Amino acid sequence: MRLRRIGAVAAGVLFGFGAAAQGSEVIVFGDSWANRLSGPLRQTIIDEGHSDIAVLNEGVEGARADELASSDPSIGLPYIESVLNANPDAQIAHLSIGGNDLFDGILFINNDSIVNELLNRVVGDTEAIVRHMLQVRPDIEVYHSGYDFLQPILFFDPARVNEVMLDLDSRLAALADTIPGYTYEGYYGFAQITYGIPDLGIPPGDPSLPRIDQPSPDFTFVDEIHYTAAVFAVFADELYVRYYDEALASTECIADVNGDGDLTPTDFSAWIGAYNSSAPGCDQNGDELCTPTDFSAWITNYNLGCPQ
Ligand SMILES: [Ca+2]
Ligand SMILES: [Ca+2]
Repeated sequence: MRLRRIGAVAAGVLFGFGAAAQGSEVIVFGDSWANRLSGPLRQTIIDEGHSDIAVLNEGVEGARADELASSDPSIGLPYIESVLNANPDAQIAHLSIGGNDLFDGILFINNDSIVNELLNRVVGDTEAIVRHMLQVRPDIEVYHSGYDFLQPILFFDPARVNEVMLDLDSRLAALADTIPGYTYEGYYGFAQITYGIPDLGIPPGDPSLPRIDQPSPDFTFVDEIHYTAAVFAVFADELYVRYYDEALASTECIADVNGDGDLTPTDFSAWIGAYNSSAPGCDQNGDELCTPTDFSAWITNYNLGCPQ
């Protein structure tokens, strides 16, 4: 359907000016997974129409949970606190941590008592990090993404490595149940389900997946513990579907059509432009259609203002 073009018409809109955005809305803390998922996550969030949501990458390659939970001003709790305070618009603190702690103990992976002690310590450190974040900024949500099955080399049995990681996964899920504002989600089996296991003749999405006795498919990893850049991009889309889509909807400023984070008169001409090109910003009443009724809906949304 071709829409009738309209020009800029005078409208009885009371224009106000929104406050300028301060800092990033999403801050990614943690390890190399945090570091490597940040860029793709930012791109996915833009692609999904949230170009006003900035993602700050605070991921540090090799970072451990005990380092983030420490009083070290360069990486520990005081540092996390300073970053949160410097970004008053932050709505989500995204956390990826604990993998390096486990990796450092991999030589003892068959010793149940050492593994149990290590998992307890990682969960305790994670709790300290999360509680500190929520104490500094009770208004934010902490989203903790877990890992996928790794690509262990040498003599390590993938089934045992997966077992230990799934043990951590269930302990973190249990921890999240006890802390309001903290959400944990593991992604174990994501690469297997998405790409299949070609070496075993298992296609993507096969009902036998995930196979907890198998590593992630070798071509999805660049080394033992990291996806390739291409797979991190697909992983970011999955993070969006599972978490960010809904999390960002509650903070969405739909009348901010040009997506600069402010509600200003320029959004009116941006809406006209969106209408004329049937761009996503046109649909202001959420019926998934771009019609003239969206004009009065934009005025309503504008006057409602945006969440700060
Ligand atoms: Ca705007
Ligand atoms: Ca509409």
